[in-house]
Amino acid sequence: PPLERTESLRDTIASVLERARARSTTLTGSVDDVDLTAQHSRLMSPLVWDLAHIGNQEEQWLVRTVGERTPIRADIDEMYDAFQHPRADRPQLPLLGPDATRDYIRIVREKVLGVLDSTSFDGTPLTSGGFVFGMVAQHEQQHAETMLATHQLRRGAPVLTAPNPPTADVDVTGEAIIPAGSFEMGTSSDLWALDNERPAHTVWVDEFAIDRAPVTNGQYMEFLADGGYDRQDLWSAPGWEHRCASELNAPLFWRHDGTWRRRRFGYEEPIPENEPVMHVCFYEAEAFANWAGKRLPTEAEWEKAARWDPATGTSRRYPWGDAEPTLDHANLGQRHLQPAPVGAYPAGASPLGVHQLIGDVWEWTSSFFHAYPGFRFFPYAEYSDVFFGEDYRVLRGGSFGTDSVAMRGTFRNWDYPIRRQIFAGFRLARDITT
Ligand code: AVJ
Ligand code: FE
Repeated sequence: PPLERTESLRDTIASVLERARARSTTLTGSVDDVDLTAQHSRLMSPLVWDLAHIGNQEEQWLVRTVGERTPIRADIDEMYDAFQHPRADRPQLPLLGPDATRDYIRIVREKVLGVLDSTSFDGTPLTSGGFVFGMVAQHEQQHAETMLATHQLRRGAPVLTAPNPPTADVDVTGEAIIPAGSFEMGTSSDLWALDNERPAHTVWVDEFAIDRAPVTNGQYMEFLADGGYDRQDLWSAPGWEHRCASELNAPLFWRHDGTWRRRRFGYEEPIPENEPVMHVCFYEAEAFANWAGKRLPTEAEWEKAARWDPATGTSRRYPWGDAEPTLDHANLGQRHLQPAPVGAYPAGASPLGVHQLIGDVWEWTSSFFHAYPGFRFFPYAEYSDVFFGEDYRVLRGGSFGTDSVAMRGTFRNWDYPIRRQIFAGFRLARDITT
């Protein structure tokens, strides 16, 4: 988007905010009030907490900070502050009820549209290029993906429906070889990039091979059949400890009943073998990679495979170029409520022929979540800064549950290595030994 105030930027912002709200409304309007306020998992908030938290963040950043308007509900900031209350405890809070929450977020949004009409996009760092509006839209969409994970954990009859993803179109077996050399990682120019994606910096990457597609359910079944969960030698020490303590024996939501079946948003179904595997933790991904004689890519390797253009030596916004994703490029935006089979998005491939880096499933990398050299938190330390360190592993590329406003080749996600409720799978890499 351009830097100065233009009607097109105003309209872009209004439309991404509107799309985010439509998504939140679908996810919270498809269940009754009991389900909205219930705790479906101790790992997740009640959906009604996410909804009010979305509105409260929007109020704080856009109504109060940017718009300098009178607070609407300053009294609820504490209740919807993620750092004050762990997810497991949120059902016990005196939360706003479903109707009060819907009223609250609607009033916030009405005020925000007024603020949007009177904001210039060339002023402070916060509003330049519409950044803080983009940040708030990305925040709502990140919670929409979290709410989708809550739906997946919820028991009971299905409430969400979606068209089937496209079918496999091309053969994506084998590897791509990424030559040794430097590339530009991260960004200093993408106007809506979040703080942890900044600044752009040069990184050397040795030659490596990366699979052209994520690991599929069928490949994962071979690992299961070969006793992968019972072979300690395949697991890291913390991985094996976790596998034993939590009695892991298959991806989350899988069940063996003659054949492998799964539960997906309330449906019970056979597991499609050519779809990327998901609901595996980092330790399971690592064990699979050892079994296959390969390894997970580092974060820098993943980003080079996704962004580096061998013809120009520059880094793209997406594997296919700089154009915004269309339905042909990637499985994003909760359009399909599952990953597409590998080979379903030939138009989304990178120049070196790596497919489905964006969309379908988040991909675990071997990297810890660290700040890039020159990082400065912006605008708040609690987005990324407080999470840097060796507690979290980085995930890249987004899933079918991720909206395009919160996805690009530089986008970084992170989670604990034991987490499985997120829509995460992985792809394999290996060193080239000469
Ligand atoms: C980037 C997905 C790890 O959900 O904890 C939402 C996003 N930050 N509200 C999270 C986020 C603040 C964050 N992740
Ligand atoms: Fe949040």
